[in-house]
Amino acid sequence: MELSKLLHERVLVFDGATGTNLQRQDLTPDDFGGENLAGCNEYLTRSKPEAVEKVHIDFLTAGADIIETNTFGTSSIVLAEYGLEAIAYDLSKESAALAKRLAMQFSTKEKPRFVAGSIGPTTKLPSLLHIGFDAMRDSYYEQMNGLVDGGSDLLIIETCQDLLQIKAALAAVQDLFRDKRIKLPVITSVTIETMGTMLMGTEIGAALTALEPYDFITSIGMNCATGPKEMEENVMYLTQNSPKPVFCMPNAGLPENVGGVAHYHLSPQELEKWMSHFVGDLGVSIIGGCCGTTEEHIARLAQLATHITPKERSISWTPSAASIYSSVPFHIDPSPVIVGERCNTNGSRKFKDLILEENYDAAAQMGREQTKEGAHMLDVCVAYVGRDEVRDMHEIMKRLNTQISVPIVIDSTEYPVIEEALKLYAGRAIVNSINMEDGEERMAHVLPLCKKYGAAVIALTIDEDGMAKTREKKLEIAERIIDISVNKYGMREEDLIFDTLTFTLGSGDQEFRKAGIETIEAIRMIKERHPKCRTILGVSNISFGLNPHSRHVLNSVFLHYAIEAGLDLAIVHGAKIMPLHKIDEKGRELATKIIFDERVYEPAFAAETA
Ligand code: THG
Repeated sequence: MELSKLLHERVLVFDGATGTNLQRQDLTPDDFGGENLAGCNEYLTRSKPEAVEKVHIDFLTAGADIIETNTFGTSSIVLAEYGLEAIAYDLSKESAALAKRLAMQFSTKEKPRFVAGSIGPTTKLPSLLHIGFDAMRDSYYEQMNGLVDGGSDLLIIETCQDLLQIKAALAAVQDLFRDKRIKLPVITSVTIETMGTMLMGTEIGAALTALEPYDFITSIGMNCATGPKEMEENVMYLTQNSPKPVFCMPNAGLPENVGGVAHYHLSPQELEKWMSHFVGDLGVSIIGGCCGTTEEHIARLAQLATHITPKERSISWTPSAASIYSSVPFHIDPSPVIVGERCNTNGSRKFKDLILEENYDAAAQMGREQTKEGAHMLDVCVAYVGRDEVRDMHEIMKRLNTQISVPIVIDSTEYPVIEEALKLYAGRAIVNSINMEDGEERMAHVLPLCKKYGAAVIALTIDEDGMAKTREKKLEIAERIIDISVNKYGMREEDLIFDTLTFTLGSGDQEFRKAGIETIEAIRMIKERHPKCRTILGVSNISFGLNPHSRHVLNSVFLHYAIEAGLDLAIVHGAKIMPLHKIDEKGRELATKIIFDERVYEPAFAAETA
């Protein structure tokens, strides 16, 4: 049977640790090819292939369905530490070929054996700016190219520490599959440290939110750092929330430091018991062992796999965005998700001045202030005529990535700016925005970027005729956008957030007196007809041109009715939004009349509520 099918239908058993089982062979510096290469396990494929073969043969004999290549660190980034960067492709290919040869020897019709090309996290964290996205992608591409050419049946991006590192690897996968016109299963596995998050502080929910949109990922899971006991809560999170098969490869318990050497104490029986629980009670379906697990551990798991059925999972998947730290759903109760509006060169004088001064640290600080004021996400726009927007986005985003705990909404009309931001953002961003002003043009540029980096997108109800004024026209444009986004660009309705845009009611202009009510009713219609789609509004637009107090009142009342109609997210200055009961009755009534166009005639709303 085809591997991609097996990965969904059967309990599959990976092998155990490569590193600790090579160490157990008491290799000498000579075995590694000299003092300066001692410790470079990957080079053993050349300097002492028997050592690598022994590990593979032991695990195949134990009954592993899938063995991992000895290539955890064969990217040029890691090999450079031994001066071996030039052989990254060759060594990856040779190691894959070696594993493949042995897997074929053990393979039977009843029990086929497979080779997983192992891709480790390297020694650099892009979110800490140790390396740029493109350099990391290029290095991974070369490694993966060798792994595929050597005969790997699947790729496993494992022991991941930094979501941005995974995104660089996933970009490499996409480029490689496109260039080679192939498609192999891909497993992505994160490492959750004993403190309960990835090394960069990422919660499991944020990792799932950032990775889930990549539709070519076969399975998401976790490996290394701890034993199964410490993993249980996070494994349970994945089995309850991930739509993809769950992978789990624990260490043989928490390592204990004995005389400077890590020792692992979990017995094969204990590992089997835990994995029996993970598979039978939680629904994990791809299992194996990480550091400290031996062929005895894997023999137990292979035995277990012959008679256990994974628990049928009932999944609750919540479409969300994520920062590098945590995940925030597109809908919360009570609504709305508050998107802070102030990190915007067009929307805040202070932010604009800081960007002009290139005081990016203080500009990022404005983002933190908004989160303290209760923003659940931040809209970020650095567009300014005459400035290099790519550079400004680069500077601000590399700070926001790790300094802001809530997800970022990338607000730009320029495609290179959007891509630059996505390459610096570890979490799952929302791109703001697409529209149909030039027909499909914008979508053709922006949606492939959203797919490539796993982002969601805001869609404005604008078409070739301009910004839609009536509820019917807003719905019609939204439905055109859904059709094209889903059927042509592979987005899901859950990835789309519609903005039914309003003109200001502050101009008193006869033509726009129904702007507020049309916008609100369009939200209701979109939510009714497309319940999987979400809605958002830049609320402050409603009151441009009025005095500050009138703006707060009108914004707050408008937001109230938009929420009643089903609004999910609101771009606002959170601190300036007042609950209805806090607004004086006169102001509230007047604002309501203006929004619903029930006013007789009032020359200046501003004057009356000031
Ligand atoms: N929809 C979507 N994105 C958007 C908008 C939208 N992005 C930009 C904008 N509209 C939302 N953001 C703002 C930000 C600030 C203001 C209005 C909208 C604003 N600022 C005050 C002013 O200009 O008077 C404060 C100025 C200051 O502090 O200096 O009103 O609709 N998808």
